[in-house]
Amino acid sequence: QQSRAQSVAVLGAPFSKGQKRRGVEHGPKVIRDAGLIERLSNLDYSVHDFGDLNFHHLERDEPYMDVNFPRTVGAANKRLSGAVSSAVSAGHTLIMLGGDHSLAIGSVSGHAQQCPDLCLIWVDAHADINTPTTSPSGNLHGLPVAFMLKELQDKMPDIPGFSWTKPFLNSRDLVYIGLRDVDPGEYQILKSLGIQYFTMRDIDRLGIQRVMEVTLDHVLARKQRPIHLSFDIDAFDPSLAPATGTPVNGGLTYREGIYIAEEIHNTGLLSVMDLVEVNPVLGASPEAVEATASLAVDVIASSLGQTREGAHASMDEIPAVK
Ligand code: HAR
Ligand code: MN
Ligand code: MN
Ligand code: MN
Repeated sequence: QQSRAQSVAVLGAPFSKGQKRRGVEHGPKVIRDAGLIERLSNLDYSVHDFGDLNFHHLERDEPYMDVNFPRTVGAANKRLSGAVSSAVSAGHTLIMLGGDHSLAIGSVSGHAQQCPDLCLIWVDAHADINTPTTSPSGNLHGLPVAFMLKELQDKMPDIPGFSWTKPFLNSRDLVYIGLRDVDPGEYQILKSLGIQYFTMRDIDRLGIQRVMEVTLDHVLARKQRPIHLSFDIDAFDPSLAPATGTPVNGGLTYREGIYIAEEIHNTGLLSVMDLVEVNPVLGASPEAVEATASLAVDVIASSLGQTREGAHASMDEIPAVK
């Protein structure tokens, strides 16, 4: 049994300017309302809820190379990066609640300031590795990984709002799980950099057990290192996670998603986790929103050690008859 002297911090990032649909800024609230803090407290962590960050509104923010709201997204991520960096340096395992997935720029870069040797596991229907030139939408939530990778440095222009960050990640320290909607330019990047990825088809072929074995071997075999888990709720099938901005059919089952989370917990190396793209405005009903938010809580709890075997921390022996 692992010791749980650990503390978990929860940080909300109510931000939506990395894409065009409103509502994803309410993600932190609905995930908290689904009982996140209580669930983590039941896992015997000391839980520190850092509340939500405040993001400034910018009056003028013209597109740059068809990329929307660059300065707004850049400033929000700069702020998030600082908050993540200080939470990690204070010794917390951090859970970042989005917000759209552009927030991974700040979250992963802030994490990397404290843990330069981190690896990144990206669970998503999408690869989010477009450059301004390959992006079909101009939405920054489709670009975050391109800001991080050293190998893409010469493909990324100087986008206003992002002068505070420099690429810090090698493409061999990244693995994708759950892909099923990859743009042509993204496919070219994945292939030419030789990035390890598992599409839904790969999960069909190999099974999630083998996928996690290869994933963890790929990032941890050379050395044990902190894990950044960036979990986009749209990795799940839309029947399970309907309240999200860009649903794609044929996603993870509940058991596949929970298995991914359990395996990451079992490494003992989870350091920061993002849970992004829960959008309560896009649920067809209150039930659809609650199902999506409660799924988010289940994935976070499993990533932090909730098991399907039952609680292992609370009892040392079978209680005697009184
Ligand atoms: N690949 C498309 C684009 O770049 C759609 C990206 C959708 N992204 C997210 N995050 N929902 O994964 O515009
Ligand atoms: Mn994403
Ligand atoms: Mn996605
Ligand atoms: Mn455990």
